[in-house]
Amino acid sequence: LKDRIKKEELLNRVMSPQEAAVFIKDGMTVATSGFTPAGYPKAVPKALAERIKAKEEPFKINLYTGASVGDELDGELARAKAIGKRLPYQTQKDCRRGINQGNIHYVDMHLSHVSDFVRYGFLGNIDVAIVEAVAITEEGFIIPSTSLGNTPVFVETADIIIVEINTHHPLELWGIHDVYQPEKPPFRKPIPILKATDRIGDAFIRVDSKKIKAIVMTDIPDSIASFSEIDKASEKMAEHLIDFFHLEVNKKRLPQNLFPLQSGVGSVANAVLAGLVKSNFYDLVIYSEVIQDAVLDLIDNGTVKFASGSSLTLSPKGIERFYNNINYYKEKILLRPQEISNSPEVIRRLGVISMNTAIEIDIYGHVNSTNIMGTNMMNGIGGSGDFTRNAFISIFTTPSIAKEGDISSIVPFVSHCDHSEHDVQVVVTEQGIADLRGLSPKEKAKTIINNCAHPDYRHELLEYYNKGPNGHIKHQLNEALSWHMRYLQKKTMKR
Ligand code: 0RQ
Repeated sequence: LKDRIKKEELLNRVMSPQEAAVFIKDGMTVATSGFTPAGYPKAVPKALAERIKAKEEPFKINLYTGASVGDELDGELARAKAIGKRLPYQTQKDCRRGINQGNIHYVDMHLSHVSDFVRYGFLGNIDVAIVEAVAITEEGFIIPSTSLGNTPVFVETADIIIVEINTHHPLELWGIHDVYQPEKPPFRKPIPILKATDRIGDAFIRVDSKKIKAIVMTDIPDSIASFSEIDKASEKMAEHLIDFFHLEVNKKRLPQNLFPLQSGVGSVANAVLAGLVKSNFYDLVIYSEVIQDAVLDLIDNGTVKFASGSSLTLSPKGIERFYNNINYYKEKILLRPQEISNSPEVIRRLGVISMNTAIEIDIYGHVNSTNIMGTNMMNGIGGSGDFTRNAFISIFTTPSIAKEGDISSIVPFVSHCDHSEHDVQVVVTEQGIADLRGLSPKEKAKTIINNCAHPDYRHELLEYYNKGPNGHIKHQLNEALSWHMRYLQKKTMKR
């Protein structure tokens, strides 16, 4: 215990998860560590959910996190019907169901905004922060575990703090974090990151240890699923992207080792990274938010020399591999708070190339990343907007069809818009690539339809475009969402 809790006075605050959960009351705002889903608290939320289910009394909290968290937190509390409001990002199925059935108010936010919104008081008072840590230092400071997310601002602003010390994570994680918190406007200074490798802060989170009311010991691992096999479409998209990077290098718009890369979540994003493993690029740098298994492969074969992110989103095999060689990886990987990993200022300065996945894209380049058929939340915008809006080149990938061909991912008009045509520069499907830079809406439409739409839908998309009344943008407003309507009625977008 003493090697994990180095400040003596705190030793008497060690208690069971059930005792710690008593600090959480109905109506409170609870803010936790955790990012996509790494480094989130597990034992206390589980104990809280059990208490709520046993009592059968109405009990709701507002739950704020870094990004998505695992079943022990979102799942347990959603099933206990204990989440009133949730922000800023989630991927858990019961939580998603609660949102789409109208039981949970979900605030889908840009991940870089959350810390500032808390700091400025826009999101109200934080009553309790629950954070996963590997240790507490002699000064009472917190050494976080596999993610940083919004933890620094949550512990700074919360009335009280509960710490879950997770002994599944080795003490050697100490040193991988770089904790920096910006000032408040109008006295905010530039964030001093000039290179993705720059360290600008502390390896721990400063905290007033008097606020730590409970410490719970656990050894539950993060529940991060392994990625599914890479399919043909994803492999093809990765190929198109790598060809595109070669072209940009040949045109001298990018250096040989490119600019720092960001890659989103999901199977396509993973395939793109896996494609880079096989490419002949080397000495690449990653400035992203999630560091997934493929990044370890890229580091091991020399393709990537450094990766900066906010979480270690590694599968059970990936984390074992990381811990077996932790001192080697620690020199090449850095974790930052999400307001820094996703900072528009830093992304624009470093010239980050963003690669995110879309649910659907319309013929003018507007992107829907979040809502299925315009109504049902999938995950959330996450960091995709932070990166897309500020990238050196912003790229979206999507398979051209979904649901075995009954859905065209290229549609006349998106049913929800997360990223507008002004921010989206390159679109990639397995069919090909549409470089939209410098194109007018009419040029964009023809390029997207001809290069990216599936052949089964290409003709109909061209027909929609051609029949549209002339204007700056051609739209038949009475037909714009007819493809979605057709799918909802006939389970296919095909005529
Ligand atoms: O549905 O699960 O019922 O089969 O959408 O689609 O193909 O499995 O895609 O896992 O790569 O996720 C955009 C959701 C893609 C993700 C999204 C259906 C499809 C399936 C998922 P099923 P796939 P992926 C960094 C950046 C936003 C956040 C972000 C995401 C399900 O990438 O959440 O970018 N992005 N963050 O069948 C209807 C369509 C569809 C469709 C696919 N056109 N219409 N349904 N589906 N296309 C990370 C962070 O921010 C932390």
